[in-house]
Amino acid sequence: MGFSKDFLWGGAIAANQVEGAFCEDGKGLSVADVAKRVISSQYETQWAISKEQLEEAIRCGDEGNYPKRKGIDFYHTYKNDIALFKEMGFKCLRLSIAWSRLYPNGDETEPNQKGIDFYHHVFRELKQAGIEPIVTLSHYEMPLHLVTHYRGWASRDTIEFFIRFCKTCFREFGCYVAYWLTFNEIDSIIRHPFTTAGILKDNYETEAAYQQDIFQALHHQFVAGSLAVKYAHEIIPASQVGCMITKTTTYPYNCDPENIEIAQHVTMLNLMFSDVQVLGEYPLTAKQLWKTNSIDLIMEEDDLNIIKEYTVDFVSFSYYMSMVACKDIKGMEMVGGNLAVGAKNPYLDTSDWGWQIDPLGLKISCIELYDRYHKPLFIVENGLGAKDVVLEGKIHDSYRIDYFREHFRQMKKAIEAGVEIIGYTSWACIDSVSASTSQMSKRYGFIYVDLDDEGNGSKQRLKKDSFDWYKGVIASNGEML
Ligand code: BGP
Repeated sequence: MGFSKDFLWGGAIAANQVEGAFCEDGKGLSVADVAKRVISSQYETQWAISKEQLEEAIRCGDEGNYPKRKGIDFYHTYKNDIALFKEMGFKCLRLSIAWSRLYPNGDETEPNQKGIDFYHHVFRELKQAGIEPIVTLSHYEMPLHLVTHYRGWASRDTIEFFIRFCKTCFREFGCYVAYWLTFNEIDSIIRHPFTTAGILKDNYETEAAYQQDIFQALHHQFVAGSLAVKYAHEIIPASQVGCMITKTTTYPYNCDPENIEIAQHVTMLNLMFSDVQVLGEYPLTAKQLWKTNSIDLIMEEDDLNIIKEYTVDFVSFSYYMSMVACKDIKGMEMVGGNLAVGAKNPYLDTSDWGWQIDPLGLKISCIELYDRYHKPLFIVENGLGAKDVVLEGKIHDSYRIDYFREHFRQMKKAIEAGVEIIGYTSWACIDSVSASTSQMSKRYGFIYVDLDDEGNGSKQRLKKDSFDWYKGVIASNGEML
């Protein structure tokens, strides 16, 4: 028993990291367009932004180093890029629709036709290429106006604006798109509330008020996500809607029961976000969190019924790394990551950016999720951010091939253990601007893009060694690893 014959092999991208054209054809600014590039260390990110930095970013127009404004120019190169995905044999492409391209400020009542036209072109191109689109409705790119004129997702109004956007997407693109994801890594609101939910720390006088709004915003996203499921099913009866979480596998540092308890707690925190969307109710962990943080959620009468009634059809997730949980990290070597900084696991290698590479952790996570929810899984992000070197027009990225090979072996083992997996989309199938650092030099793709961290370069696309390797994997349906 291996990969099913209709297994969806493909790759993933997000509008704000690839499209560029940040103010073209009526697009409004999004939270991604004000993210500067980080310059230095492995563990530095650009998630946090001050009020001053935000104002400067809004003022600066086309100036300044805001790489997501330019992306890799997918807005103009999508035909060529999709042709390359087709050449690799992609069965699917995960991409997002930039909310601020359809609703530049987020609160308009009518959408921007030029934004709609762009995605019609993209979906048509994918259809002709025989590639199934998997669409994320919210991937770190909410309209900035909703931050400056509302309180981001902490404002109840945002639910209505988002649902308006979702309905437009379902009506316009339902004829092309069957698979939808609601919020990319919804749990990331805890790590970077600005990017995920438009919550600006400088707007709060106390930490307590800031935390209150983070949880309030999360609640609004849960309600909005459930309503998105409802309307997707109503407008596109054959649609399948998934939640999307950042999955990590957490190990206790040793068999000290206190470390085991901490590891369990971290795991429950991780699963809390999928629990709400799959099981339809807040788990114990959430209620404990509200208590310890003195959170007093404001809910409307029907909120919990909506969450209960409109649960997701499948569970999608990103998986990059595992973590080690320990009661006392003093004196320990630390590692970075998209989830949190944690203690180093001596059994694992790390990427150029200090993320721990753990293929077996993927199998463990697949079994954990499937056994808990009994819903099909979709691995929608997994990949290696590395520094690639071009030698006479070639990129020999054997390290990336090794990374994928080992993860695919473990994915196959999970399937053999009985886990239902719909598909796999690597992150990112083409080099793009990093979400956390806005660097171009953190490369994930099978396709190299000639652009550097300063935005200089020809934008030419080059096939890395991993391009042909992945093509072989897809052609053999995961047999030729
Ligand atoms: C996930 C995000 C992606 C992405 C990826 C890699 O958390 O959903 O958008 O970019 O991580 O992270 P980074 O680009 O920071 O290396």
